Amino acid sequence: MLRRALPAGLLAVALTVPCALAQGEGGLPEQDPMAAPPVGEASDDDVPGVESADGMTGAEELGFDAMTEEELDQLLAEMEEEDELNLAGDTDAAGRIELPGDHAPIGVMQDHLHDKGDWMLSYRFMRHDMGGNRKAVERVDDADVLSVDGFGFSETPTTLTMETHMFGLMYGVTDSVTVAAMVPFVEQEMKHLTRSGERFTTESSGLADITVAALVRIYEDDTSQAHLNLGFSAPTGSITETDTTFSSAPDETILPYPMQLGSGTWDLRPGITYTGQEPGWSWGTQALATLRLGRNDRDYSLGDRLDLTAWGAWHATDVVSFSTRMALSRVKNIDGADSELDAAANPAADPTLRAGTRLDAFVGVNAVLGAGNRLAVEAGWPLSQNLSGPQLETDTMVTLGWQLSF
Ligand SMILES: [Cu+2]
Repeated sequence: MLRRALPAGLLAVALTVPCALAQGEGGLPEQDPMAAPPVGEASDDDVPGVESADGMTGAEELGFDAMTEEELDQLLAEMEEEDELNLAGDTDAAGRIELPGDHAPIGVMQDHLHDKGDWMLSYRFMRHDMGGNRKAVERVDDADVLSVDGFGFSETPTTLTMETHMFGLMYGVTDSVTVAAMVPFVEQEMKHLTRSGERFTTESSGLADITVAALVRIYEDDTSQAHLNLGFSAPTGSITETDTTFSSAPDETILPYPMQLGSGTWDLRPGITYTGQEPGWSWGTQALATLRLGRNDRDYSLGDRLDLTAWGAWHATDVVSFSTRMALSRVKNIDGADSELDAAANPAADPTLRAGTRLDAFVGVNAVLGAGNRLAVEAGWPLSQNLSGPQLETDTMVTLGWQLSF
């Protein structure tokens, strides 16, 4: 764009004061006090290759050989590039420019690698709100879930709120292998209604399943890269959470599957991630599976799941980007059953009512704050969900995150 706006003579002048343009003003060099002295006898008429009254070309007057247009173009392109770099918001430990869209929207994990020897600490707060039941795509009233003529359960969940505090650590083992660990602490609250109209609430909280993954780069070009996600999760989350329910009072009883904190099994978490950065925007896509290995101590295994997502982010400035994202998730039913749970009493205790497919849409903001700090937020809503039910539907998902690279 500069190329069109500036007369070629001024460009030649600018060469004598590269700092004038390197500062990124993009304005006319003669307005810059630093540029003023050499401009002196040069005027707008001094175009290289065109003779002025005294028989010299503009460039010759300034002590340059005349440049071809191609040479000027190339030089300008280089200067513009330098310009962009100087304007960028922050640099990482290796001195490379950090842009907000270098990282995926905060709801996506294991999306990027780090350079050899670089660390990253992160904290995410995630909240999922669920409320009301569905079977397939249709909503099911609580009365239908509880009615003897309907689904015939004696109690039903009405809402489930899940809050996760996720602590993450990443380390660049080499430039193409990063290891990542994620430690989640979960707090859950489920509200219920019984057939006779009583309401009660159960809670569970604590450490959930810790995930460890190696991110291995398999492809890289100037603007995009791909890596494998070779992860697993350990059965660190409890599957024996108890609380007092309406029918168990005053004793505590084992809570249904969605109120447990872990899977109870070692799970493989293989995946592949492909991301790209273009001037002004970035994009990415990720496929991640969760495969349960065997059955847990309670003689069941949670359903395998598949998560597919794709996003695009517009870099409004060098410090802030705005993203949109779609996510498709598919979960299978539970294999086996916890024999202490009564599947006929509560749909959340029925291992055959856990499957579902959901399509979610998200919007998010990433910000680079300097000194390796990033802040991000993302909120999402299901566009459609098809559930084995009655099963609680998802209403909203919010993730807030802070990341620190060093
Ligand atoms: Cu990281």
